[in-house]
Amino acid sequence: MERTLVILKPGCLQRGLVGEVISRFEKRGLKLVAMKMVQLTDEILDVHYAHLKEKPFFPWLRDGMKAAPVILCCWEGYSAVQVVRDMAGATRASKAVPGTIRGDFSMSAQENIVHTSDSLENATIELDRFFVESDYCDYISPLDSYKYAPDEM
Ligand code: IDP
Ligand code: MG
Repeated sequence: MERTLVILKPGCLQRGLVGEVISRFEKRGLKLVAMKMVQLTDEILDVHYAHLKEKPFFPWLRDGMKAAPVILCCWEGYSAVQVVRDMAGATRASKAVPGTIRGDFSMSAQENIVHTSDSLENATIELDRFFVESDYCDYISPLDSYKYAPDEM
């Protein structure tokens, strides 16, 4: 099973969408295996968004991500990285398809509700950035056989 990082951004928290967004991942069948609420800092954002550091909007992005706490979640499931990415929708939310999280709850390229890892390799790197081994909860999901075929578990 794959694991991926979701960050519920400050706007998600402030707009009261935390439950709605988590509910979507739950209903899809993903398993929540770690979660915590933190205040992000410049230091961690410089690393997390290093690929955007030269962009003119980077200072605004960093300020937006520090404007309130965020909620870090690790979701586990079959093909979880792509499933979660598809559920989030396009980065530029004004173009995101209705039915996606961004397409239903946001208008902005910056203020777009969630961060989701973009590859399995980056998911591992990002999860290690925010979680330590003891943050993960190991528990049985008794409904897995109703969610998956044997070769998908
Ligand atoms: P992603 O979040 O869909 O993976 P990335 O290109 O990795 O998109 O960008 C990370 C974050 O940076 C976006 O979620 C968004 O908040 C912000 N961002 C990306 N492109 C723009 C832009 O053109 N204007 C403003 N903010 C942007
Ligand atoms: Mg990205």
